[in-house]
Amino acid sequence: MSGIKTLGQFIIEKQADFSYAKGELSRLLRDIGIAAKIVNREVNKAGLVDILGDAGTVNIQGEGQKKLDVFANTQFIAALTSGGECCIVATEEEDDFVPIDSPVSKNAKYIVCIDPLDGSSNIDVNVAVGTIFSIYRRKSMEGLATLADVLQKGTEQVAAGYVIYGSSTMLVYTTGKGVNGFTLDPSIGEFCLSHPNMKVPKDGSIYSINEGNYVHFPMGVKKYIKYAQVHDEASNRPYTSRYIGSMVADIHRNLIKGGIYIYPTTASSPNGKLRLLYECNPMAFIVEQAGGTASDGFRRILEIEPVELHQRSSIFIGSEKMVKMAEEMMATYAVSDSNTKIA
Ligand code: P6P
Repeated sequence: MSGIKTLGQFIIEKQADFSYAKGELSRLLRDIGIAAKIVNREVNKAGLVDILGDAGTVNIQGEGQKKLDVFANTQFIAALTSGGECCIVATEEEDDFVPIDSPVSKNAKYIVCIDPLDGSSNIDVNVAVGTIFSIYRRKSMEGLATLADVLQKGTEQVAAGYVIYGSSTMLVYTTGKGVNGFTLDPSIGEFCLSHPNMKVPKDGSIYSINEGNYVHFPMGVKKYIKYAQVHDEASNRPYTSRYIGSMVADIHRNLIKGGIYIYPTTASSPNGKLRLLYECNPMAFIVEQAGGTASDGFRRILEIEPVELHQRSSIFIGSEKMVKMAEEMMATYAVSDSNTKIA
């Protein structure tokens, strides 16, 4: 074990960073890590057991749920319930928030917003999927926590992270003091520190967007895509297009190599597709902590005031210089876009 630092050891070590923490946040992060290992075990044997395919149910988003979506959702809620540090779970897979009212959760201080299995349409074709989570302290002081405790701006997050179930399984998280990545070592069943102090390159040459929606993109996005495709060696263009269809996988690659991920408004997603509370906010917190940028094309993601549980947002996230360039184009063409909308 020489030289290996497990997630548990790291969390305890960093606990001293929090004057108010008496170990609750550490235990909460541990609980999430345990559930992630259980989900990883099922993701890794999908295809061998009857856990592929559709669950035959539809979530509030109107999306068909995969069996693994439901399994992952159940595992994270169970881990957060038994861990006793969480008082409410807001999850993509439940219509409403899930109050955690168990004997061990009486004094729970934390809210968890989670996408238990992001990119699940990729499961059946063996492409990387992920879990995304966001942690807040409850604002209410007594009684059962309410929706008001959940609807907090991204700037209020105390921690955020994701798990990527890919060629290896990694857990990447921040508590506001940098970003660290842990790779699961199946031989010992532990997440081990493999990517300390992760930083997004300030510039990059990878853009991630579903260009199938091109005709419905705002003009600023269309202009950015064409900018990315111009041959100009001095600015390392044309960029490379990489789009996996799993936000976690696309953003994780861009976090390491540099790049931009954009999910703008489209005809089928006039407010954007990604959910603010459990996709955009946690990924924005992580990327900003790693020195990157995240906005909806105009506003910092973390400053957006949530008004509903499954609120959606556009998202432009990744290397600072690339996001700024895309935002400049969004601002330049915002007028023509609004005229188009009027028309
Ligand atoms: P589209 C997965 O459903 C997801 O929420 C993200 O992980 C992913 O980047 C995006 O939606 C893919 O959406 O419309 O391009 O298939």
